[in-house]
Amino acid sequence: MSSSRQASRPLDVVIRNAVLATASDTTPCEIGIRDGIVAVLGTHLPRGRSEIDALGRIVTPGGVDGHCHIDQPMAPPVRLSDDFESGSRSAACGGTTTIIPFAAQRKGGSLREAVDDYHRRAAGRSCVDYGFHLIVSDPTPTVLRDELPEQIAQGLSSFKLYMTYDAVKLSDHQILKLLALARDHGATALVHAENTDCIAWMTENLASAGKIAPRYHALSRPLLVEREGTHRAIALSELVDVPILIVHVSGHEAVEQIRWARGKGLNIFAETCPQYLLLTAEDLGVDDSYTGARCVCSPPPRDRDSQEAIWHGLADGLFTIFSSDHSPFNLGGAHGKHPDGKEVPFPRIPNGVPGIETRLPLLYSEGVLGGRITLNKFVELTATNPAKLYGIHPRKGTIAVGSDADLVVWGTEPVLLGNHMLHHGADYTPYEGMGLKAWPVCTMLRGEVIWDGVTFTGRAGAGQFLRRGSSSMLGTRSAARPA
Ligand code: DUC
Ligand code: ZN
Ligand code: ZN
Repeated sequence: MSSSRQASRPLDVVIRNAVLATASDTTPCEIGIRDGIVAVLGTHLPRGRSEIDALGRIVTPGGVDGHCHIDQPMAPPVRLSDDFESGSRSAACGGTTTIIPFAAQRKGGSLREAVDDYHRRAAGRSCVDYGFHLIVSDPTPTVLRDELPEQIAQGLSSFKLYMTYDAVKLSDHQILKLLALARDHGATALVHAENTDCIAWMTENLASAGKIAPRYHALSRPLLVEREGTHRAIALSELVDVPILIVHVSGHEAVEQIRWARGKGLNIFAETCPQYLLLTAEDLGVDDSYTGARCVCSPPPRDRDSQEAIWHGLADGLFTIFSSDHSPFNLGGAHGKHPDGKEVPFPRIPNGVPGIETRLPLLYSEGVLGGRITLNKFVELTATNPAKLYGIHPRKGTIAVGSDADLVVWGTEPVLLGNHMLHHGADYTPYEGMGLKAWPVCTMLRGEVIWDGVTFTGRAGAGQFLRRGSSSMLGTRSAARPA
């Protein structure tokens, strides 16, 4: 159809009385949507087939959660409590319209089988659009020569590398090879930066002294474990001359390492998550009770000083993205925080907390309405930068003519957070009882309302797989390197 006939077709949806917030601007505006795409932004738009009155509320781009674990295979009896349907539904009800979970290679397995399996898990189930990162745990010559370049070309343009966890950890030598591949193929490398031998030694010492309660998880991974991993990851990135993303930064010492690297002109991206703003090591327990298992995640939550350092990093541009690291396990039953129905020593407690639905409301409430970050910084961290970093901008992550009409309308009525309100498969939230100042009253995916503030109105299978290109943030060489 010619563009003039297209323009004369009525708009499918017009949103009036909106205050549109992007990463750069906040503007009163009307939004016209046609065929799931933002067709026009302006004032005095003609009537659409359907009309939404935003009542002067803020409208932001749908959130992009660049780090979440959904239906990722685990060693029995442990199992994540979200599949693609429940995890993506939960995302939608919290204002997230794009998710990027992980297709994880088994040691001894191929990338192809991991990706095929993950497509089967997502197909027909996801309620929001989705891409996959890879987890590379076994970089064999075939993986390096054929499989990984092939997957990058198929739109899995990012992969995670682990410095710890026996099932997935890599040596520095393996990491170097993978970083060189990321550089040569325009992929984004995510690094889980913790020193595995320090953790093993601390864990042995604690366990042999009978210190096995959940709270010792935090003691087994002190700040320096993350600081050393972060410093090493930065050095490896510098050697190869490729940007990396340090994921789930938790401690002020790791923050200092990233500041130091940035000061040298190195292209180091950084991610943090709600648990490092709102939880502390005390949430893992102040005595030997098992209730703290609910907040066991890695890296562990820290203390008030680290929380402050993370808040500053969000406000001043140190952090590139804000993700959930949603990794939901049930408290009840035999597959989650009580494997086989038992209380287990801390090294066997499944790591992770749920948070895909609470990510945006927590940051909007505590950050924007708490006066710690601007509304535009909120959009940048939660939607625009993850879309740019992972090669789906400007289709995702912004509100502009030609972008997918993925939108969130924000309500600012007080909300008392409870797990009964949430739509994930987990039987708890670490933020139970917290008073929030905001929650989405409407989430739209490509022009369709999928959450109306009360009811999930989306559909399993409506989510589309996103073949992602290279990051638009990778272009600049590190200033510290010779041209
Ligand atoms: N740590 C991770 O590295 N991934 C999932 C959850 C967690 O706590
Ligand atoms: Zn990790
Ligand atoms: Zn994770």
